[in-house]
Parts: sequence; structure tokens; C-alpha cells
Amino acid sequence: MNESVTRRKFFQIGGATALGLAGTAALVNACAPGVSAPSPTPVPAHTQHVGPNGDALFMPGFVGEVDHAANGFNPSDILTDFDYGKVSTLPNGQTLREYRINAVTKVVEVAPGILYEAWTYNGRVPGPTIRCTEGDRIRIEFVNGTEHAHSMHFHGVHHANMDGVYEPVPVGGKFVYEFDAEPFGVHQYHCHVFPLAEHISRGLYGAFIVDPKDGWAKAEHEFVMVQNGVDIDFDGGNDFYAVNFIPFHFDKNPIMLKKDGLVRIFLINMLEFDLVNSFHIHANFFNYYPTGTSRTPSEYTDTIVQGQAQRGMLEFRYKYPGKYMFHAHVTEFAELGWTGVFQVEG
Ligand SMILES: [Cu+2]
Repeated sequence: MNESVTRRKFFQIGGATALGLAGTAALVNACAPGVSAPSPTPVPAHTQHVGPNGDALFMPGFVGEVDHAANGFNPSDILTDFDYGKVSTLPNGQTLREYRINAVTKVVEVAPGILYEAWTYNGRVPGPTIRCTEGDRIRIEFVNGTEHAHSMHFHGVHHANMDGVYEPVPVGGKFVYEFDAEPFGVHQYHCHVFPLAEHISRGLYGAFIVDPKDGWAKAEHEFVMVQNGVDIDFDGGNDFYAVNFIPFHFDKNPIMLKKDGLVRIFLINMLEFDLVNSFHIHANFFNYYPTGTSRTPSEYTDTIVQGQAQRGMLEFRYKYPGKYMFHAHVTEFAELGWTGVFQVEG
């Protein structure tokens, strides 16, 4: 990429087309004062803030959708796709949950016409959401089907030899991770092989949710949202931002909520290359439980900030029907894809 075209300008000038990667991609963002081609007639800046139909733009975005079927996963499905494993009972009465996870290289269409070679757990980004109850025995057979060494490093409490750091799994290799799930809360797993930032940024991460023994309050909706960036030109800076990997997905595909229903979000920040991420909901406040390890919220707010690997649980209800935005309040990230809509139905 031309040095003078920083990642901050990439999206604004229609970088997909500029890179020659776009194919069918058409970019909707006329809000690019100062970087568009010189015009013989000065155009008042704010006449540019309109979409193709002349309607006001509240967020930039892409025309069209990525091919979720070809990708093999859909961010909307990932919201509620909890994997409880193959369940059995050990002789001591403990619940055993067994998983099989393959590391696979997968070309993912991250924006219409833009293909990205992701490194994935089970062909999707984020990887499977592993969900269990505190005290369960977790057994994961990990097979590395890629062309690089990888591992699975879980956050939580476990033995050193199950930490996925000093035993990288070679190409074609296998490793069985086994540990008891603790503490309850919202955690994650990710590859821990050098260079770490690349292995994580490429897509090797997923949610690990440990429910307390006596459960959470019953919720109408429970969603997993993993915040990430996409560095499509591999220059160590993100070009797009998202939850559940595909930029603008939840702007195009609103999340339906029931009015007054309790919403619980397991929110994890796996963003590389940028120091902080944030989450903001419109016209409402939420209780925030950092790392999900306490039953007492630390905060009642509408915005929280997370550094990398920070995560937590959010709980809220919408009392009025309507359409509400949620997005990173690092607003630059929002304009580069990390934005979505809650549609509340009465
Ligand atoms: Cu790796």
C-alpha cells in the first residue's frame, strides 16, 4: 500500500477498489473531505454525506453482503452458538465435556469481494464458543491441520502443562488439553505461538464461558460478541473492525430483541494492534460484570473500555421498542465496521 495512504484513510477513499482487490465490492462512503480526487467545483462538505439513494448516511458501509455459506459461518449464528461438547459423567461423578478442535487455514470473504486468508479453529472466526459449568472436566483434542505450528491457550486456572504455551503443536500434530473449568466467568482461548499478534489477528481465538454452579438469572437473550480487527494487507495495522469477524455485519443484520427482555452479552476483546476497544449502547444503560467473575456489577453505564483480552458480561433491557445502535465508542472503529443495530420489538 502507498505509504501516503494510511490505514486511517484506507476506507475513506474506497481502499478496496484502490487495492485492486474489490471485484464486486462497491463502497458507500462519500465522507472523505481532503482525500477525494480534486474537483473543479468546490462541493460543500455536508452534501457528500449521503448514500446512493440520496438518503442521509448514519454510518458508512459496504453495498452487499459477504457469502456466509462459502465462509462456512455467519456472525449472527455465532451470537447464540454455544458448544457444550460431548457430555458424559466420570466415575467420580464429575461432568466431562469432550471437544475436537481442528486448526484449519480458511479463505474468508471479510467484505464483499475481499478475500482474507484466516487461520481458524474449526473453520470459523471466532472459534467455537466452549461453554460449561464451573467444576466440569474439559477435554479437548486439538489437531493442527495448517502449515504453521499452533496451540490452544485457555484463560482460567489449570496446570502448567495444559497452558498451551511451551508445547506448540507442530504441523499435522495433535495435543489433548484437559483441565477443570474455573473460575466461573467470561474467558477466552487463543493460539500462543510466536509471533503472537499475527496468530491471534489471523483468527485463532474463541470464547470460553464458564457458568456458575447455580447459574445466572434467566435471560431472554444471551449473545457472544468477540471484538476483533482485520488486517487485510498484513501491515500490522487493522483496516476493518468488527464483532464476530465480519465488518458491518450487525449493521446490515440487526439483532432482534424483545422489549423488557433481559439481554446478556458475553463480550470479549481480542483486538490486536490497537490498545483499546470499547462498547457503547444507545438510549440505554447496562450493568457491567468485569470478567463475569462476580455477581455484583462494577458499573451501571452505557460505555465500557476493554484492553486486549479483557472481557466481561453486560446485562440490560430495552423498555421502548425501536431501532438502536451499538458500536465501539472508539468511533473510528465504528466507521470501519464495528457497528450494529438492536431492533427492539414490543
Ligand atoms: Cu498460531
